[in-house]
This record gives sequence, C-alpha cells and structure tokens, in this order.
Amino acid sequence: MKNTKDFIELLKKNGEIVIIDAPASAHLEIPALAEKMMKKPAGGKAMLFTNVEGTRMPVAVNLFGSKRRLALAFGVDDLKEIPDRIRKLIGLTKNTGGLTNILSLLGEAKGLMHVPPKKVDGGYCQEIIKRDDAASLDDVPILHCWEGDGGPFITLPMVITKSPRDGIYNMGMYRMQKFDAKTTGMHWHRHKVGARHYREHKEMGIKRMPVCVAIGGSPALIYSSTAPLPPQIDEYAFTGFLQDENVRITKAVTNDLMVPADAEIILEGYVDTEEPYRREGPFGDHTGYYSLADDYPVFHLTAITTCKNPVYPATVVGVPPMEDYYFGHMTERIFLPILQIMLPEIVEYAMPSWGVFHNFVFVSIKKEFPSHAKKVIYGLWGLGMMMLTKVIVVVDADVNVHDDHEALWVTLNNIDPKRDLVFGEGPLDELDHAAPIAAVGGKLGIDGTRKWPNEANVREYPDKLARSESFMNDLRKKWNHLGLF
Ligand SMILES: [Mn+2]
Repeated sequence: MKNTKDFIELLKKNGEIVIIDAPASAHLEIPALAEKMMKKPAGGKAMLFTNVEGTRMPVAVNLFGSKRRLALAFGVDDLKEIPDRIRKLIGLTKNTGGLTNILSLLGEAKGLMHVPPKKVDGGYCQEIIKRDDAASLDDVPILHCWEGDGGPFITLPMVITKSPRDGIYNMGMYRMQKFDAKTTGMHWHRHKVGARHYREHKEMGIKRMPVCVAIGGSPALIYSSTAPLPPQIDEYAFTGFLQDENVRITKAVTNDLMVPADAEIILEGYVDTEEPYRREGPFGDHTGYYSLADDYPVFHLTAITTCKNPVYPATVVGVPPMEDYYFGHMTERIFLPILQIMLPEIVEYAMPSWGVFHNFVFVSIKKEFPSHAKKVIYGLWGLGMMMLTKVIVVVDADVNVHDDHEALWVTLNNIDPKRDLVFGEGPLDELDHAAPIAAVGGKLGIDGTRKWPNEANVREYPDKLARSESFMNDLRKKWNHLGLF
C-alpha cells in the first residue's frame, strides 16, 4: 500500500467507507458529520466527501477510526498481533530486560535501517507543481472544526524538518492553523523534535529553517508521524520497518528537504527563526476542551506540489473517543514490547480513551518486591513521552487493564490513600489546561497492587471472589437450559 488512495480502495472493497457526493462545506459541516460518525459504535466508517464547496479536492475523514480499519491498514487480522510482530521484527524473544537487552535493542535499531528510504526523482507527489504566487492554501479544503476555533486547521499534517546538527530527519504531526493563503501556525510543542530542530536552527543563527509538510501517504507513514519515537530514529525508516517496504522520498522543489514521494500533497516552505511568534488557537482539542490560544512560530508557504487528483485526508478531534484514540491505541500496542525492555515487570498497560493519552495510564506488573509499583511509576515518568503522564495506576498481573471497571474496582479495594499514593512533579502536556504553569505541574501515582505483609500492612489481603472452573463446568451442564451461561 503506497498511498492514501490505495488505502481508500481497500476500504471500499471491505465496505468500510461511505462516499458522499452531495455538496458539503469544510466550514463546520464536514467536521460535525465526521464527529457523528466517529461516535458510532466501534468508530463507524470512513467518509469520503467528493464535492467540497470551494475546492476540487475531495476530503477523507475517519480513515483510521476503528480497530478494523487499523488492522486493514497494517495487514493484520487483529491488533492483538501487533506486539508479537514488533518483538519478532526487532528480534526480541523474551522480555528479560536489563542492560544486555537495551544494548541489543540499540543494535536492532540499526536493523530498522534495513528498510531505509529510497531516493527517487520527482514522483507521485510532484505531478503538479505550483510555486510562489501560484501556491495558495485556498486550494486545500482545510477544515474549520469547532465554532470557537481560531480558524481552519490542517489536522493530519506530517511536518518534516531536519536537524542542522546531525542531519537526522523528523516527521511529526503538529496541527497547523491557516492564517491566510500563504501562512499557517507551526504548533510544535516544546517537548517535540520539531521544536528542538527549530531551537537548533535558531542557536546556530540560521534564519530560514526549511520545513515541508506532507499530507496523505501510506497508512504506516501517517501513523509514524504520530508515534513518540526517540529523536535518533527517523520516521521514514520507521515507516519502512512497519510496512516492510521502503518509503520513497524525493527532493522538494523549493528547498533541500527530502519528502515522501507518495504523499497526496506537499506544502513546501520555511519558518523564519527571527520572526516574532504569532497567536495560534484556540482549537477544539482531543482533550474534549478548547486548548488555549498561545504564540507559535509561523510557517511560510513557497510551493504546493500534488499528485494529479489529490485527496485531502483530515481528522476531527473533540470529546473522546474520536479517531485519534485509534492512533493512540496503535502506539500503545507498538510500544508495549519497547516499554518492556526498559521495565520488564510490565505485563500490560492501557490508555483508556477518557484519559486522552497523557492524563491516565493503567499498568499491570508482575510484582516481585515491596514497593515495586512505585518503582514502575517513577520509571514510567522518566521514559520518553510517558514523562507527560499525569496519573498512573499500577495493578497486579491478574487484573485486566483493558477493562476500566475491573481495574478501578480492584484498585479502589486495594488502596490505602495515605500509604499508596505518590505525588510527583514534572513536565506535563501543553494541552493540560489545569497545569499551574504551562507544561509543568503535579503528578499522581497510585499503587493499586495487593499489599504484602512486609509493606506495612498488618493484615493479609483477601482473595477476589471467584468460583472454580470445575464447579462452573458442572453447573453449566446441569442448568444450561436457563440461558444464564
Ligand atoms: Mn521523531
């Protein structure tokens, strides 16, 4: 699957996309319909609006908004296969953890590069080239999603930058507010690699920082730009690794960045590191609230290149669950084996949709010593983007963390609030509107495991209610006619 159109064809074959030919507006109307669709059980279907008022580009929404569509996108029958597939790909057979495994993973990170991006001349994304005065964002059906939004926002942009220090590429998904036909906001949060590249350019006195933005591409490419990868791993190689096929890249026409050749649309341009920031937002966000307006760098458009009949893919965020929950779920599955290398006691974890990724994580562990849960809490706060997690709840290995009801029930029974809560402080997501100052604030860890006698608990923890398998088998045989089983 090379591009977004291939994926749309696959969705058509599987009855997973609704085609809407009636005229529809990108201003509030398509977003509201998309939201209704995303709120249907199991994420509804994808939608393709072929007749969008004011432009010739069709808009595709909710392409990835269900477990079934994600499975189609990644060529698996069930997303449960993903962690094992990742383990196999990086050559991990067991989760023994420790330094040896971490070193072997670093070796395997080089293995990622066995599917390196492949350079081509021109390509699908450059079938039509419009530069300078001919390039206009007005050609793109950018969605204005919520009535209180500061303007229309590109919601699935893959923002491509390159470190001026080590030349490593980054591709991150940072929303872009359209200011006018030639400029947008560049909303890279301070923790993200795009922002780091901006700081590097500024520190080195480079005024004009090249930036390209790809829109549309293979599902693995789009997913990879949302993945919380360490800065040393570039998203083109990671995409190749995920889809087991090289990403084709081509040189942009108005700067020197290499862009994905199979994107639907490439916005080429730059950020001027000496230009004052411009006010961006508010934006109806994935927290279910408007994220606050703030000042960010400005992206200047120098060219738009596209394929012949580009489709504009977009998403709409809002009160969870929405489509982005499924991207997050993908990350949860892909990163489980990687978390387990660092913290091998982790059995499972879950980011429930209402926790909007950074607010809440359930973790189950194989507990081996007193206060083990607290070790895991501190460990997670120190690991990559998990540093932004506001609340972590740790339970024992037998608890199903994918069942919120069960995990909360067990936790509330097991905790003594004075003994089992730890408060911390650290970096928070920029979108956390409760943080006392932007992106910094308090954290809560809850040890919901059974306490051992040597954990300052004078009484033994009782067993959970359960009936034996053999008794239940006999009961089922005798009373099956009641329809209770
Ligand atoms: Mn990155």
